[in-house]
Amino acid sequence: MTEIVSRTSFEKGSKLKLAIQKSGRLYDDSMKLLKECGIDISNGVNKLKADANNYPMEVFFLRDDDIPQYVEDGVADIGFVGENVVFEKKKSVEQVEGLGFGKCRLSIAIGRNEEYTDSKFLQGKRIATSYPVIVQDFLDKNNIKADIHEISGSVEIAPGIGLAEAICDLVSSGSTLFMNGLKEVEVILKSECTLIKNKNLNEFQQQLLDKLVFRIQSVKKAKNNKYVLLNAPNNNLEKIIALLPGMKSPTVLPLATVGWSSVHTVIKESDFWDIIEQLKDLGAQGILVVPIEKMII
Ligand code: PRT
Ligand code: ZN
Repeated sequence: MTEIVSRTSFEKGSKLKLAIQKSGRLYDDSMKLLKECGIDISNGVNKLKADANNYPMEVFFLRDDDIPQYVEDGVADIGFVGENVVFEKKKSVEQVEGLGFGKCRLSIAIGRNEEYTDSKFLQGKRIATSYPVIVQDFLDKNNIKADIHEISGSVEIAPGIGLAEAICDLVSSGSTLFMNGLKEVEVILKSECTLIKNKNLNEFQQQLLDKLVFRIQSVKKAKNNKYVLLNAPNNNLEKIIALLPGMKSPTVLPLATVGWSSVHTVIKESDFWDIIEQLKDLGAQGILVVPIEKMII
């Protein structure tokens, strides 16, 4: 099946055209994800586009704000871009898969000393933002009339220079808000980098996309799980196994030392500390936790 997809696509001259950010916060993680998916891009950063050496794919390097438009027009078939940009641009594209990086939130912030009870605070106020569409949607949903001042950068300085009483901007650590004497009062949107696609892909492009999504999901699963090896006393083996679901069930092998077994399994990253502590309480020793590179299940 895989063979057929690649060969037919090459014969038809059909390649999957992917748009990613040219430079900025999403560039490194986008390239890393492609590499983890086994796709080798011979890129010079200064190029506008580059071919993959081992996948029928062409990569375009663009400003993130332009990616939804290029994908809607079919200049690119798919794109990696922040959900914040997808929702702001409101282009006719389809979201396919979250990519697990570029995580942030789009939030309203006001002066640290202001008192905020609910969104009514914003009534009649001026809000500086680079996201006028998303902010207007938020205001409409909450029946609030406020003045949106669209600015393209350094939004956080707007209250300090008297341009606005509130801002709406992306936040990750919160330190930019803190350094500008602001506090976060509403999260309007939680965002991550996402894979979007053109709505009219042909059959070959869709097959290539499905193959790419399968690889992305395997990489994501691997990142969310850890491989765990431990030595367990046989008298607590059943209780220990009950804590370890594994992909099917844990692998158990006898140790040379009588009364002990070696247990191997896969644990979700999010459950990790909780389970490790319980395992220790049950007498597990020599616990090794190993990252998984790919996970195909
Ligand atoms: O040149 P181009 O237009 O392509 O890039 P850009 O300058 O518009 O975007 P860029 O590279 O800054 O961000 C690209 C994407 O990264 C955004 O659209 C988000 O999806 C995602 N992202 C994740 C962020 C942040 N985290 C983030 N913290 N984008 C911007 N910020 C900024 C924010 O605007 C604020 O100035 O970081 C500051 C806040 O960070 P903290 O850590 O101080 O809270
Ligand atoms: Zn941008």
